[in-house]
Amino acid sequence: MGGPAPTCRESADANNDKAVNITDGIYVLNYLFLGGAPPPCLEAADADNKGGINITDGIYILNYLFQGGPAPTSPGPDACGPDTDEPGSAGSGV
Ligand SMILES: [Ca+2]
Ligand SMILES: [Ca+2]
Repeated sequence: MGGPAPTCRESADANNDKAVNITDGIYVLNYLFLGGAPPPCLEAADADNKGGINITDGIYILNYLFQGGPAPTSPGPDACGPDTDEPGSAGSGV
């Protein structure tokens, strides 16, 4: 809160280190349940692009990484750029 907006957004890169890995899923869960620091870019942490940060985002990231789940929404985990769609328009179900 109050800091400059990140210039780069990668979906699911909750800790904004330009890589999507297990630490991002843990980061989200740590933030939500263990009083950890908020994600530098809340939009990036919203892995399922439903417009909020909750347990499903942490699970979504881990599911993508280890269970062959759907990739995080636009611009995707390997891209870097602004979210190109509206929250909730991911079309990934639910
Ligand atoms: Ca990361
Ligand atoms: Ca979400």
